[in-house]
Amino acid sequence: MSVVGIDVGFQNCYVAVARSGGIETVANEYSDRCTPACVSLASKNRMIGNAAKSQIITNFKNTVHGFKKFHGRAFDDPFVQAEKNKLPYSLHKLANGSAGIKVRYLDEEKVFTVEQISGMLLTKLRETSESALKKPVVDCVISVPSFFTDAERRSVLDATQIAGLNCLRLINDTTAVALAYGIYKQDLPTPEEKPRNVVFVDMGHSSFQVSITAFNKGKLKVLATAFDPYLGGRNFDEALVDHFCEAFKAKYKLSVRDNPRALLRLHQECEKLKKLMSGNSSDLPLNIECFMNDIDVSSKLNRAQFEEMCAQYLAKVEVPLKAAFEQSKLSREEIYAVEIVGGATRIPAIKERISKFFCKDISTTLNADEAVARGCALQCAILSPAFKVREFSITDVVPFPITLRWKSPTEDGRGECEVFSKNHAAPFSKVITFHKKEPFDLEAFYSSPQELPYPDHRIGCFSVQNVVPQPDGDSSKVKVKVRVNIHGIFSVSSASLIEKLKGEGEEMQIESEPVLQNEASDLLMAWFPVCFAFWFQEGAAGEMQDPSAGGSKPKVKVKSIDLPIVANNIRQLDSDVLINFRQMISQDKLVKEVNDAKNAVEEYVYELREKLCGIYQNYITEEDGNRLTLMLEDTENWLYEDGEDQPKQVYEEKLGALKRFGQPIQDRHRENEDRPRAFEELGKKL
Ligand code: ATP
Ligand code: K
Ligand code: MG
Repeated sequence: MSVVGIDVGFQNCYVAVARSGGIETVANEYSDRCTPACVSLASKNRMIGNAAKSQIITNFKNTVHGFKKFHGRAFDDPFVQAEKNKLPYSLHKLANGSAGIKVRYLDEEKVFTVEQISGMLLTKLRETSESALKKPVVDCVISVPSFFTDAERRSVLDATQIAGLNCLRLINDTTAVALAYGIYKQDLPTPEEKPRNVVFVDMGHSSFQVSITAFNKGKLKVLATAFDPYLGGRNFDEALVDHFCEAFKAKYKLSVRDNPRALLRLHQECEKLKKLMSGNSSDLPLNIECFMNDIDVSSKLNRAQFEEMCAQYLAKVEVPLKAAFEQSKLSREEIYAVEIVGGATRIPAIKERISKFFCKDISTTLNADEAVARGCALQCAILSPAFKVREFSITDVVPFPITLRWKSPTEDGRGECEVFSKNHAAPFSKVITFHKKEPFDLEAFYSSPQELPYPDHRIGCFSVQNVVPQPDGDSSKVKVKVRVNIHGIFSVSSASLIEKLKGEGEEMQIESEPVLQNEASDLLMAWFPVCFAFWFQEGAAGEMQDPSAGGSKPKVKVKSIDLPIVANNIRQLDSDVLINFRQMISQDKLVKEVNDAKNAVEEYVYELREKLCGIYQNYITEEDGNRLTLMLEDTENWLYEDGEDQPKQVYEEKLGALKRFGQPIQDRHRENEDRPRAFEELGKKL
């Protein structure tokens, strides 16, 4: 079993693994620990990560980036529509209404689901972890923003499945950071002492997340989370892009926005400038050669000007800080530290605002780029039975309250109950008891649509089937288990009908033990919350009873019958997406083999030509040498013309043909080199 943590960022992805020495962030094949969240589709293959990023400008229509927040969203979603206008590639409405990504791939127009694109990226990240661990990787833990709703989380899980990964937990970004912070701390307060409260702030490329977490020895408990899902480093890039578009219009009469390539270049340069400004407050130049219409452009900017043009974004920083702080009900004195991570927290004006709000110097104990991935790997290690780590329990929160609604013969015809309040502990299960004579539906939805960063507040509809009255015609007691699982996803996970037995029967306590056992097997070594059950009568929703009170009730002779549950309105993964994907992987492999075979010919041509004028000069007649040089030249020309695009075998044959001439020369050279050495050794022996 592998221990792998993956931070899938909007812009940057990181992979951490557990090796004998501990948790390590690992580098990809470009010796880069950061893999860009980018997939480029081409006429013969796909490129993913660093290779794809280099195609952003040259192949802009087919190079997909900035797709993380399309997970679980419809094409008509207002967020998707707003993004669509800014993207260099096209979006397309899929038959099921979700947002697809339209590109040319293998010389054909193709629409991929966001899960497929994400799955491609995850495959790359998986390969990175596999080459670090030198074994196949399946199990992993993946980070998601804490504000992701069920639909978004389900979509990310689908992508992991497409990538052949088994995601043991989708963990919230800031919770992963909290784990990376707390697990190594030796001096945390004991469970009896007052906890140590730490604020974690993560501003990435696309979003801003805050959590306040309480630590005691061996455990962390998230107290509150808050976020601005639309505030991140990219807003600051865009502010710069806007500024320079205007400036270049005035100075050079260029309309940059009409030229996708120029706009993308400007974006890249603005991001570089933004990063430079974090470390430098003086005037900094922005120069781009041959920017548009063969014009070189240049301008300059300093930090004060930058901050002025970003004032509207800087003003938004305080909002989630305040929201999290208020929810936590802590005083400023009770906050031990404010830890910041995420690339965009390097902007001095952002640091200042965070520090000012909490009246505290901010701490940068953690690696700003790698903390999320490290936390994911630590969570994976905790969940892995094969890996020994310090016991550490993690209690996260439900970010958006969840309500169940059902039809009821009483009152206004329906019953309703908030089953998970805001900041309720998660993962968590509860049992609700209904009194019903027939099958019924439970509609789950987020209770406060106004605070939901998602347009649809419905979660799904769960039909509890096979419900029948008691033999005496009375309503049956139906126990329904609802849960927010380890991924932060809600479900009505099981239901059972409790049949009162007249005579002697199987004895069972109406208690939550069976529920507890289920949870335990789910979570392996991790801590799990104690379930608590509550009951309410039809038409008297909200009348909850403490489960401990139930424990002292006399035992009732009952029989429990499991009831099937059918979940509606919850999208299932389409099985074709898996099949297409395997074909692509073998196609990429084939293209890579062809490229490698072609490169081998090219390299051999250069190597042999160089040696013919050098070390091989005395091992070939002038006439043969000239003939071979000509042959090499022909091959080189061929590589750029007819040989540009040939099957692998053709390159292999070409290389073979060259080697038939080259090898004997190489052999003669080697023999001659070896001869004096052999004499020397012979001399030593004599
Ligand atoms: P998200 O968390 O939103 O999914 P991400 O995890 O990909 O995104 P990060 O890698 O944490 O994002 O941060 C990337 C952002 O940080 C980019 O906007 C980048 O320009 C910005 N950034 C990185 N270094 C600096 C710096 N020195 N100064 C200013 N901004 C920086
Ligand atoms: K990241
Ligand atoms: Mg991030």
